Parts: sequence; C-alpha cells; structure tokens
Amino acid sequence: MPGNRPPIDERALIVVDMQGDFMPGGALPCVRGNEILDGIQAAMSSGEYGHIVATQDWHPAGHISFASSHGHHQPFEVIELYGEPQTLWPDHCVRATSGAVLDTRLDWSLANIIIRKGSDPRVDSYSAFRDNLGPKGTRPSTGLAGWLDERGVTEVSVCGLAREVCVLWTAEDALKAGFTTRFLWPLTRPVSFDSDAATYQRLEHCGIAIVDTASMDSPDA
Ligand code: VGL
Ligand code: ZN
Repeated sequence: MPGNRPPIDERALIVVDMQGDFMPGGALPCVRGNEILDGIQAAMSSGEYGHIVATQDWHPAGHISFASSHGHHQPFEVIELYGEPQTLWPDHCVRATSGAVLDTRLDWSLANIIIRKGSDPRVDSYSAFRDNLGPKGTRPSTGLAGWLDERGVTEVSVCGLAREVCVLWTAEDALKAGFTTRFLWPLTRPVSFDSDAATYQRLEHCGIAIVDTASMDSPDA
C-alpha cells in the first residue's frame, strides 16, 4: 500500500495549529514544538501536495475548555462534558491574541484555506473536520470534508500540534470521512511524550499510515 500514492492534485496536507501558544514558552506548549518548523515548511513547499490546509485554534475568552472557566478545577484535570471526558486546558489561543497567531516562521501564503475552530464558547474542537461532541449530542462539521471532496482530494497527510490531541483527532476524522490518511509522525510533537504509546496504538489500530522520517525523505514514498 505505501508507495502507491494518488496524483499530486488528489493529495492534501493539513497543518494543524502551528500557533505560538503551542510552542515552547506558550500557554499550552508542546514538547520542542519548534523542532518541526523546518520540516513542515519543507513539506508545504515541496510541491508534493496539491492542496494545503491550515487550522487555527481560535477560542473566545472564557471558553468552556479552559480550567479558568470552571473555578474549582486545575488545568489538565478531566471533567465530564456532554457525557464525554473533557480535559481542562490552560487559557490558550484566545482569538486575536498574540498566542493565537499562526507561527510567523512558516510561509502561510502557501495555505489554500485556513480553518478556524473552537470558536463556539460551549464546545471544544480538536479536529479540523468536526467540533467535539456538543450540547445537542452531535459533532458539527467544519465543512472541510466537503471542501476536499469537491476538489477531488483522496489522500490527506496530517502534521502539526499537538500530536495526541488535534493532529490525532484530525487524522481519525479524515479516515472516517473516507480519505486515505497519513500521519507524518516526525512532523508532530505532543503536549506530553507519555501519550505517545497510546497515540501510536490508536493510529495503527484504525489503519492510518504512520509515516516515518526515512520514507518522508524519499519524494515518491
Ligand atoms: C489543542 C488542546 C486544546 C491542540 C487545542 O491543538 O492540539 N490541544 N486545544
Ligand atoms: Zn484549544
């Protein structure tokens, strides 16, 4: 299966949440998130992808995913929300603040579309494709699956931050939406390496291709 890839105009690269707050020194830093900048820039400018999608976590102040919105809870505690576990995060990516800006070390002029997510104050939104489960018991679509579909995209490759949160959920939803899905593991970084084994297992289990550095180096892999 690997090696048997569709033509370039059927391939999309999704660059997830490369924002200041997820970088070292930010409000919700990923481990050495800065180390993937060069590789992501190389992928974006490689000519290997016919479509480049960026996502931007874009929360209103007081968002429901913030521990500070729940008084007696601390960041990284897990509560139940709409019947599902919800991790409570430090305040991050508040829209129009400096931490929410897409990292200026990447050339965003290469992005064909930027999906902003997490703007509903009542619902978190990890995936580029759908919000998390909301009060109505549904996961509202961002429209991205249709955007890709109407352009004839059949294969999606994901990279960015954070490996075990928004990149993982984006990959899982890409697969569910019917796209062949590739997870560019070395072009992601987690909030915590402790999650890596579980992330790897989830990807393997559902049939998402985990692409390692070696195969990324060869243009036709
Ligand atoms: C993310 C936690 C909260 C992410 C976004 O981009 O992975 N993680 N919001
Ligand atoms: Zn967020």
